[in-house]
Amino acid sequence: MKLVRYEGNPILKPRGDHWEAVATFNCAAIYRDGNIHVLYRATGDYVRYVSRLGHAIFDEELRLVERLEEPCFGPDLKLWEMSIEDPRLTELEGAVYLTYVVTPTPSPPGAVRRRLGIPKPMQAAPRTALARVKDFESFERLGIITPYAADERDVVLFPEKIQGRYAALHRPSNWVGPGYPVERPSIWFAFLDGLPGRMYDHKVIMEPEQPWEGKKIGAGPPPIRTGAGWLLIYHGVDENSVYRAGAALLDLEEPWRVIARTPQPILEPEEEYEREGDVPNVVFPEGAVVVGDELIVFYGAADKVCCVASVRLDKLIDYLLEEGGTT
Ligand code: BMA
Repeated sequence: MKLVRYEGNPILKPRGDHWEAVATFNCAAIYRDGNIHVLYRATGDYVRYVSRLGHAIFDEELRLVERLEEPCFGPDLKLWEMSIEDPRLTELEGAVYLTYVVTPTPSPPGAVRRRLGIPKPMQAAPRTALARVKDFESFERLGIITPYAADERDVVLFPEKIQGRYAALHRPSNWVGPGYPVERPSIWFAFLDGLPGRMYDHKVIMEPEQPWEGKKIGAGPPPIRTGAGWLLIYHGVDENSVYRAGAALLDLEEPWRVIARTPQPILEPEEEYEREGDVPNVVFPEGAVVVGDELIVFYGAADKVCCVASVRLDKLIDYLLEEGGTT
């Protein structure tokens, strides 16, 4: 089973000569009052590679309603945020929350550095922070939520409490090898002691299994409640650094139990806009909304543009239950 691409892809491309001039990718999405709000990562130059978030609004047919001229959320240098990357949006208890990557040492991806002859810089481990979204124009910063010294990019909040507690999935890239239960970057479950809060009670829930996800895996959009379990779209990276997307179902009460997982990717780089860009061969989902029967997935392609692909939600669930096996 594969997601079907929207014929109007890419839905967002770089524009202008300022903050979003060179790349607009990796998009979060949330469905509100008949519109889909998209927050996307944007950068305006290849040397500093500072990212900010842009805001665009689409209707249910994916027609662009509005794209704001200015970034809606940018780094606060007083907090050592030099770059804001990879947003995810979750609606929880009537509020909208944003998880986002912060780093004091942004740098262009390897493919761009090699093209421009920029040496590999010193890099601090990225961390993930939380904000409450007031109206997509103002954001209340709630602080870092990932563990001290963990290298964390793919953090998503559950849209409901689990067993009465806030919960998240995360991917500590450096929690591998001796002293850890995994050899490669994996998806972990954790509770949060509040919002804002800290993670605790970490459990590995998914490790790389198939060759297409053999190097590392990470959560995509926040999990979506379905009758059959929490639907998780995630990305997997192979040994050649090709990024693909898969899906899994997690138990509703105990989401650290995986009910099913797609053996094959449901989306992989095929189109030119996915194969060629700033980082070739990347599809990177970060947003998903359910409109009627359809699951609409928003993803970054080749670290350059934003795209959409969809599937009937019940068909994907049936496929997962039939082909996804149990672990
Ligand atoms: C990850 C992040 C993403 C990016 C992906 C592919 O580590 O940097 O923002 O889309 O790599 O380059």
